[in-house]
This record gives sequence, C-alpha cells and structure tokens, in this order.
Amino acid sequence: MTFAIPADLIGTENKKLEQALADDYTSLGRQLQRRGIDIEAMTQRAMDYAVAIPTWGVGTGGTRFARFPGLGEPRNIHDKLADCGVIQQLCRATPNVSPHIPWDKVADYNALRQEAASYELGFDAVNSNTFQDQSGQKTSYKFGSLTHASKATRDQAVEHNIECIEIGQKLGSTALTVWIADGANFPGQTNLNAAFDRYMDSLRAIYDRLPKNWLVFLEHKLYEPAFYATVISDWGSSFMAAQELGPKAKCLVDLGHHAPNTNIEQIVARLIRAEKLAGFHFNDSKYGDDDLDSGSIDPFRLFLIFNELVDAELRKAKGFSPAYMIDQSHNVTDPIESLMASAMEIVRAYVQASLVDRKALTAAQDGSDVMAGHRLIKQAFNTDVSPILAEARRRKGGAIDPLSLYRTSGYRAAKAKERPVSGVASAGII
Ligand SMILES: [Mn+2]
Repeated sequence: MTFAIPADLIGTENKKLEQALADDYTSLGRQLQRRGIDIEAMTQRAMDYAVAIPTWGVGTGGTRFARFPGLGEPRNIHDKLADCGVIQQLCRATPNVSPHIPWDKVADYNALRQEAASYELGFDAVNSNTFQDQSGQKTSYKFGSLTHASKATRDQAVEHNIECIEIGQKLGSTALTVWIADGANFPGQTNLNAAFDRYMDSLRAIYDRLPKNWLVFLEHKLYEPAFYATVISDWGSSFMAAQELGPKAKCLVDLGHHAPNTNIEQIVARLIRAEKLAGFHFNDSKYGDDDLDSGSIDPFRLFLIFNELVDAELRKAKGFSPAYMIDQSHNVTDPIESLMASAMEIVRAYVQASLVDRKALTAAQDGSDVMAGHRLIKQAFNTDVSPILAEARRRKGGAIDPLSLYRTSGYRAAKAKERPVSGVASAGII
C-alpha cells in the first residue's frame, strides 16, 4: 500500500506552477528581507509544523437537523486512513491522525498501526466517547456518563476510558482526550457541585491508569447538548480539574467551545502560564460550536491565538508543548478539501505569527506606544505568506496547489464507485 495519488501527477501538476511560485517566493523573500526576516527560516518553520486530523473529520458530519451522505465517504477506519493519507500526501502538514473509540475499533491494532504507517501516518491523542450509547451497552448515558448519579454508569464510563488508553498504547498514542456531554438542560436537574465532585472521582480513576509518558486532555465546552449547565463548561472548570488531578492532566482548547466574542487568545496565554495548555481542536465558528473550516470565518482570531503560541515558543515558556489537532464537521463540502484548506490555514497563521517583530513589539508595549504595537501585529497578519506555504509543501514532496491537484486526481469519483453509500458512516462533533 502506498499513497493514493500517483507521484507522477504531482510532478506534472507542480511543474506547471513552479515558475510562478519561484517568482512569488523571490518577491516575498525581498519584502521580508527589508523587514529583517529570512524567508528560508520561515519556510523551514512551515515545513516543521504539524497538525493532526481526527479520523471522524474525513466523514460527512451534519447539523442537529440533518446529515447528507457524501459521495464515496469512508465506511470504516481503513477508508478513513486512506483519505487522511491523501491529505498528508498533498499538504505534508498532517502526519498524525486522532482516533475515536469505539468508532475506529478493530480486532488488530498492530495491523492498523502498520496500515497507517503505509500512508506515512501515525496516531495522535485517542478520543473516548461516552456521549452516546453503543449497542449492547449495560447502562445508558442519557443522563450522564462520568458524572452520572449512578455509580454503575460512572464505572462503565471509566472502564471505557481505560480501554481507550489500552488501545492507544497499541497504536503509539501518548494522550487521551476526554470530552463529556454531561450536564443539565433544566435548573434542578442536577446538583452543580455534586456533579463536579463525581467528575473528579471518575477522572482520578482514569488518571491513575495513565501510562508513564501519557497525558489526559480535558476538553471543556460551554453548552450543547446540555443547554443549562455543562459540567466542564469553561476553561476555569477544566483548569480546576487539571490542577487537582496533577501534572499529567492538561486543558484542551476547542475554538468553538466558548461564548461568542470570548477572548480565546487570552485563555491560551493563561493556560500557557499555568503550564496547563494541552493543545487545540481547531475549527471556526460564527455563532456557536459551528465546527467550520479553520480560518474560514475569523482568520484574525486564529492568528492572534498563534501569536500567543509563537510568543511562548520563542521565549521557551516552561512546560510548553501543545498538541495541535483539527476538529471539524463538514456538511456541505468534500471533507478532504475542507481538511486540506484548514491545515493550510493553520500553518498560515503559524507562519504569519512567526513574522511578528517581537523585539519591536516589546519596545512598543514597554513604551506604551499603542499604535506601534498594533501595527506590528497587523503587519504580520496582513502579509500574504502563501508562497512560503506552497514552497514548504513542494520541498516535502507535496502539491503546490493541493485542492486543484486533488480535483484533477479524480480520487473522490473513484472512491464513490468503490464505496457505496451506506448511510451509517460514523462522524460526529466533539
Ligand atoms: Mn473538540
């Protein structure tokens, strides 16, 4: 098994664009040189950056109202790996996939690991699922899982998370991501304090089973499906839990899991300072947990988050080692195209944030020169780093223009024939 898109096709298609790219790259290089920035160093940073893809992201998601099956959508983890392989082949920024249990369960995880490796893919954080019932399950999660009033249900949810750790070990993962849908839709439905206590008890039981080099990522979400009070609703609850659990517990930031207009970059800065930033679930949103493509609605916000991340990286902030992952749901686009677009937008924000003149910024801030500081940020954000991103992909064997090449390849049409619509493919929003 090898990459799905013929290498010859990438070579031919890239050849058509190489001259224009070289021109644009040289021109941008001159512009950056005037600002004291070495374009080669930026290209290297783009080449080194990686963001993981969730296995459910290549499936067709949906809204709470409907789901429209996509043509040739993956039927199982094997199909998902093939699709993730295409994204990695063309973009060269997504070398890891984040599996979801039980959706990605198989009999032989060593074989699955080898299968992923054949696409040059590894496994990132394992995601547990106690937000829906599986067939044959003893007790229901309708009224909660890790925080359920019944101990039997809590134990079942803890056991599932431990199983996820065991599977993750076989796959070479080193982290477990826990998001729970637990909460209340009505005042009076639960005791807010007791629910959090039960969460801590359950998490402690999971935490105690973490292998030596593992972390547990606690993912908060403001609302949905609990519309009155979610147990881990915000970074404050997440941080409190991570703090009480210990050094192996950190807080995962999903960009869609906050109230509109929340200053997420400031939350990121606080978590970095506390050495509790686990990493990200990247997506974009206008109103709620919309799970739209990264950078499609508010690229400036994505940039400002990366501005904090690059700042932390360059000053070598203690304990700073975030895990980057995409978490999106595609309802009206081809998921492969959306994930490629998102991966590219995320690397774009990273490179743009790397352009900020941090010495000048500090001087402006120290001198209370508000406009100078703001202009330095905007100058970096307004720089079109597309030639750097394209050159980084080209040097790694990827496509100069991944979306066009993907369409030219006819991959989706071929898969539409191979994979009949089943209507049961698992995809979700977490
Ligand atoms: Mn998420």
